Amino acid sequence: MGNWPGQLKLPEDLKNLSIAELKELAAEIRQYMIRTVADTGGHLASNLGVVELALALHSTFDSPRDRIIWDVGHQSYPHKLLTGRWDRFPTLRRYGGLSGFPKPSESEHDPFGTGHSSTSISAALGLALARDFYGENYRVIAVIGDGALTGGMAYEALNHAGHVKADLIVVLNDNKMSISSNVGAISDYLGRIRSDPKYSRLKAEFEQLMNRVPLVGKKMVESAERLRGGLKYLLTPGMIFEELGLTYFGPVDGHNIAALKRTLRQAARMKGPVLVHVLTEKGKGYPHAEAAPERFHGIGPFDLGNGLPRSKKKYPTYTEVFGKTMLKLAAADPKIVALTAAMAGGTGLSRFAELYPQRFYDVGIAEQHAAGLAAALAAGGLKPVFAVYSTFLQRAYDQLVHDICLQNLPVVLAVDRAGIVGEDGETHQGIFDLSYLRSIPGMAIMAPRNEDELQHMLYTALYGAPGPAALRYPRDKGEGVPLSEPRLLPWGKGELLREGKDLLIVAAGTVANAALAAADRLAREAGIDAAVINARFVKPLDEELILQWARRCGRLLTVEESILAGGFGSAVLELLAERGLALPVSRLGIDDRFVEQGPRELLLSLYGLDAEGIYREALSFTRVGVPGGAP
Ligand SMILES: Cc1ncc(C[n+]2csc(CCOP(=O)(O)OP(=O)(O)O)c2C)c(N)n1
Repeated sequence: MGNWPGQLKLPEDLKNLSIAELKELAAEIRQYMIRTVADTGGHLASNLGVVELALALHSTFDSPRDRIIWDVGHQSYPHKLLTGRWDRFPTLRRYGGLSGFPKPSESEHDPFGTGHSSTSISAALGLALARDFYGENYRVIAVIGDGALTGGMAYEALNHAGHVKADLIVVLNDNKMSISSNVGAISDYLGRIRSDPKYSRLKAEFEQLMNRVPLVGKKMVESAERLRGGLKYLLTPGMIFEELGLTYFGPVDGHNIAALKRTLRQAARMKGPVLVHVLTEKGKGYPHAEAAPERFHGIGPFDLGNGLPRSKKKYPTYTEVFGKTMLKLAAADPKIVALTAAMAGGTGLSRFAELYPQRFYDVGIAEQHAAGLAAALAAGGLKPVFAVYSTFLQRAYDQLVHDICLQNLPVVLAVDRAGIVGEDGETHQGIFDLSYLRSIPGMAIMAPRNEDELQHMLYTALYGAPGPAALRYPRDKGEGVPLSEPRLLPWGKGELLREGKDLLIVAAGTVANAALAAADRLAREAGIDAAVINARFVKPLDEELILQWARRCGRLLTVEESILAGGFGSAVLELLAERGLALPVSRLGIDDRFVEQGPRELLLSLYGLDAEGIYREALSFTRVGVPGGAP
């Protein structure tokens, strides 16, 4: 690759490039992204789809003065490359490297942090209102995908934007895809706009009209107003947005830089909120990603030639075992239904969706609705299992409280990606679920230490729980243990993994395996005899088991892959305090901070949550008697 993009002063120099040069740059960006993501992993398909859009935005507007907000932000790589991050790009998603999402601390060109979906219009509107408050004059642009437009927050913001009529541009990046095919009535509506036989004619007329509008001169405003009236007639396809108070432009070919630039320029002249409907192809320019955009949505390192993953997995992941167990249980029980908020593949439910389309609900990126819907499906007599990433379930907190727990409805929450998720970083770490679930009356919480236990916990949640129950498991391969028939676990009971007398280690989840390894090493190398309990239940706690061994050992170390505040260790501390048992206690988990990006194993070790970290803490805590001596 020539390194001429590296010589440009970006994004300023984009304004001096011809359309042909911009196209050449688009090709360079694509090659650079494909090569880099093959190495680092990342969100390739979405980024390949927005190369021309990013070039058009940055050659039309003046970032960082003008503010560009990428919804979710997983498609912000071209934006990053165009805003001073070309050389650092190979550090993408690595520990200490460039974030895979927009991050204000990383660049002044990222005016607002994103990572979760459907926030961009609220963010853009807030910035626009602050601008108007101070009488300033800059553009605010939100770029939102058709998938992200299934999220309720986006509609709340559109509703408000149409009401306050602040100047702002919403670019709707429509590629028909969320992670998998997009769902919902609005998606169908957008599909009708795309497939309308009048579309080609409209497009041609629209572009002609754009070309005729003078770019400068005192008639400009007048023309723009006339254009608006004309557009209303011409572009009835976008009427739904017009009715919401936004001026609709489009649909525009999102891979045609000249057409994009013309439309964006016109949109910038309008008063009030504008929606520019852009059609793109996910995965554009890399045949493997074009053919399999879902697989290339978020992908680990892959082989450039054949597009296949580089590393082979040793054991099935927790997610896969969850998916298979759902199939087993659903085959025997027709009342089991599954819900996802646009993450069928990610949560292991794709096969379930194929086999049981009538018992599967993909609600779009709508976690609040999914939780409320699950509650009502349970009220209607079904057995709903809502599979959701820990970080995204944060969205549905009130529905957990108000719809599920307050009515004690038997909803099962399969909380995937719980704990440290790795390269996606701060916005995606699943470290809060223990705290936010534990505080809700009636919510049971389980955490398996291996994939076999995961099966039993799913079974127990469905057939043994007195009300709602959550099971939380990590983004990881399993431990490689054999899988037995799913069965009931004794409710609220933990498992003593190792007897001991000097220290009790109580662990929740897969960290129990690391705790066991640490205890064996403590015995071998330090003459410390540690008992180890696999808690299994974070709520209700196995109080008697913990108290019995705590008394015997006289010293207690808790381990959890979770924020410490309000988490598992907190629950144990509360238990000891309530029972008047004053013991030295140390807690391993995440202190009061957000967890950065990096490989899962590295982060677990940095936070002392691997066998080495537990060994070191146990050693110093037992010898010196002070918690927090390690790592
Ligand atoms: C609240 C929330 N739920 C789920 C996700 C996971 N997620 C990331 S991107 C994405 C699909 C977004 O689709 P779209 O906006 O159309 O963008 P595209 O990738 O198609 O460009 C989903 C579901 C998320 N980031 N935030």
